[in-house]
Amino acid sequence: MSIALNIEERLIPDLHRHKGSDLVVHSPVDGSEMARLRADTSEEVDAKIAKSVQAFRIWREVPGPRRGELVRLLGEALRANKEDLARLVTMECGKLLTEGRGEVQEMIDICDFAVGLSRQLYGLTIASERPNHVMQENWLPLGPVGIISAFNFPVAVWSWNAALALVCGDSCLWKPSEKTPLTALACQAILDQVCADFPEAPEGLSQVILGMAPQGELLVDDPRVPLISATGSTRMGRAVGPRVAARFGRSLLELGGNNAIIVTPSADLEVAIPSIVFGAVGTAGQRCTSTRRVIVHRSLHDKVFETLKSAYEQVSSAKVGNPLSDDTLVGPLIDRDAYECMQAAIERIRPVAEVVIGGERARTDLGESAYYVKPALVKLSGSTSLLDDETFAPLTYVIPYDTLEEAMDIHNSVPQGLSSAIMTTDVRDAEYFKRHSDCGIANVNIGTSGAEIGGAFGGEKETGGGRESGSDSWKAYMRRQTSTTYFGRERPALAQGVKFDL
Ligand code: UN1
Repeated sequence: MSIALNIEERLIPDLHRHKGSDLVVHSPVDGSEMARLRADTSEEVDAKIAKSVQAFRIWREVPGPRRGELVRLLGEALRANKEDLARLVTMECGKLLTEGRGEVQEMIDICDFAVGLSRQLYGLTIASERPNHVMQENWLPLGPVGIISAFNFPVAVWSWNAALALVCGDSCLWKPSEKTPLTALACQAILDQVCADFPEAPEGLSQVILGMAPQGELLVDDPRVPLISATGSTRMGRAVGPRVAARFGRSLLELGGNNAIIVTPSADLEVAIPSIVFGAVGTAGQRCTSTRRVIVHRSLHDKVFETLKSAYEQVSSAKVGNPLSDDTLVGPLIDRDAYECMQAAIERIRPVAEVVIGGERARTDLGESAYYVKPALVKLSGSTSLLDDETFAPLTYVIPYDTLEEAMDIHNSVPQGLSSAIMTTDVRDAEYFKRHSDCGIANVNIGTSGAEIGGAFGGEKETGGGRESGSDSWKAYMRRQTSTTYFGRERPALAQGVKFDL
């Protein structure tokens, strides 16, 4: 992979310092080894947390708009490095190059958003019930933020957290997925360079912690880290949430999805079919927002299934392949485990399915340990609890419905609640859907994936309830303080009319 090695060396000038034997990084593109890296020891994690506390004490004193200037410069540096970083993302996690570029664009977008936000960390002025009193709500920097990220959006999700945390006056500690440490080191090097030319930026403002679950646990259990923002599986969140709560920390969880698209009788299939196919097989089904279930009105069920079937067959015959190639629509799964999970899910559903197409391995010519698959499509006669688990692969279930109420019940029956969509030209169906979808994201005539950074991103139920990125998600990275000031000259009145005369 000489092309990747050149990029790594360009992006990570101190790569040699991280060499070791704890983390073996493979490219899903051809299964080749990209690097062997050293994990942080528990002493090193402890020292990084201590340094982060020191950095926070300095950074919180820097005015918000100046903090925004640092993030503006980070956005500029990302623009300058966009192509290299996008290629490294593709090499390390296997998504298409256009999606690698999109991911870096998402980083640039959140930087722009955070720059504006750095002048808008607004509190409230609240009417006091007492004379000559003024009540305010202040938003103050929180402390070091622990960011735990997943392999599938190896850099964008970090930036959603880091860009907001930095303008909010926090320091950052980033534990990336052990599958994608190189992109994390590349982002760290880009930010280090920006910080080096920024006099107010303290040493250790943002640091990477390399390792596996134990290094993440050190971060999760440390009371010096008031916020843990964790993205990944529901299983991971189930472990992280209670541990952070046990020390009265705050967690922001963005966990699994099990996203569905409802197709109503009035749907425009020219709009619906491409959205379903992109949502289901794009990024090889490895987004937390990927479409897993398609709930179709019985009047269109066979037609939608047949149209999807021919789209899937077309993709399988010519569009599964090297994510660096412009012709490819479906790249590899991240690794063998992902492939085996997909096979197991297909075997579980097969006995109750009417039709199953795809799911086999494709393109073994790209390397025996590169896991390319034909996207799988399953026709079901009704929903089943077998669909409750998220399978992180291009595996789509098509389910019929008769009434919109029934469709909503099927839709909401899974334990996760991240993203949802309806395909309809009937405004009544659209509004009913928005009101009744139990997800954090509810789209109309747009697929379930590919959210913009301007909205709050996250979901309900086992998705964890956290909100990252746009809207007022920044509030998670600050602490709220209510402050009442008396500016009169008389003895001050007590609230609620209480008398206490000395
Ligand atoms: C994820 O898969 O963890 O909405 C994040 C999307 C992307 C983010 C996905 N903007 O599909």
